[in-house]
Amino acid sequence: MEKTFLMVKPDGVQRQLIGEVVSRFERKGFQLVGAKLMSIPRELAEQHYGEHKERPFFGELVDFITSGPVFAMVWQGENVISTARGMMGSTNPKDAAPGTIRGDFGLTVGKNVIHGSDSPESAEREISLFFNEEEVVAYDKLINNWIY
Ligand code: RTP
Ligand code: MG
Repeated sequence: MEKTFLMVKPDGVQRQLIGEVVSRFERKGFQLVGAKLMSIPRELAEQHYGEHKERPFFGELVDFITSGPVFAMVWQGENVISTARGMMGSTNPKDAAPGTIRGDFGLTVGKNVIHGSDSPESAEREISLFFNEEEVVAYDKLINNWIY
């Protein structure tokens, strides 16, 4: 089953949006298979956002993502990578549609509440950056019989 890495960013944790975010993916039918509240070490943040290291906002981005705890998660389900991106909305909340997480809860591109992997390659890379194999669990969820 396809897996993705999702993370409530420090602004979302401080604004008490963890439950709201988790609830949306649960209600959609996706299955939570890994989760932890953690502070991101600077080195991990730089690796995680490595694709942006030449961008002018890289320093600010790393400062922000290490500024407070994040809620890191692994979710699984059919097409979870692209469907979760759709549920998150556009990167800049001013362009994000109402009904999406960024559209409903964000105002600025810097503090846009949630991160989600953007491809199968980034999902695999990000899951292994944040989680050990034993921290991602496999379990049967009876409700899945009513979803698939
Ligand atoms: P994310 O990686 O956080 O899920 O967001 P994304 O794929 O939608 O956007 P991406 O292009 O990967 O950018 C990563 C994060 O960098 C911040 N950003 N700031 N100041 C700026 O112009 C700017 N552009 C991007 C955003 O917080 C974005 O989520
Ligand atoms: Mg990205």
